[in-house]
Amino acid sequence: MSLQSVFFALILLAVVPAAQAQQHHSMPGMTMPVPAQPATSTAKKLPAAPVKISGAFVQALPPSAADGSVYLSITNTGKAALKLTGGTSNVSKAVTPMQQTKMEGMAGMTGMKDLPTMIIKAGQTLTLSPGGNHLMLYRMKRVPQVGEKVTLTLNFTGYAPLTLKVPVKRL
Ligand SMILES: [Cu+2]
Repeated sequence: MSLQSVFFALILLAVVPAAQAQQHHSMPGMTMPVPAQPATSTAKKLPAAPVKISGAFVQALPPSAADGSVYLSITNTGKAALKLTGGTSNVSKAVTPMQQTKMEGMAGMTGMKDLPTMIIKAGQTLTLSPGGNHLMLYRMKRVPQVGEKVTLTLNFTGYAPLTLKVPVKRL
């Protein structure tokens, strides 16, 4: 073995564990916990979202329902487009923007698909109403009842989370 290859082997020994450690660190679950929601101190520094909310309600559903729907109108009172990325609620695993879709070649049939974001242009109102786009209460932990209010938090990119109390109504 030449001196050079011994040297190379030594470098490998030194480098490989470091590389493994690096890889390990980037594995899901091994990284430093990065909170999905901004920490309270950070959230306080973010400005309130420039929105006006009206007519918000959660659709009353039978106790066996898996997912629920929230309907509301959101007016962007700011000067720039807003991005609604979803949110959280006290009755579901997540709150996700959903688009109601027409199925190709099937008159009257509808489906839905996840939207990564809903964009609301400056001065515009996004209206989510039954039969159309909605916010889905994804995987409800329990089905909220008429008479109660659901705590809904909406996330707009760049703004503090917006919390609303939303009544449950029958359609
Ligand atoms: Cu849905």
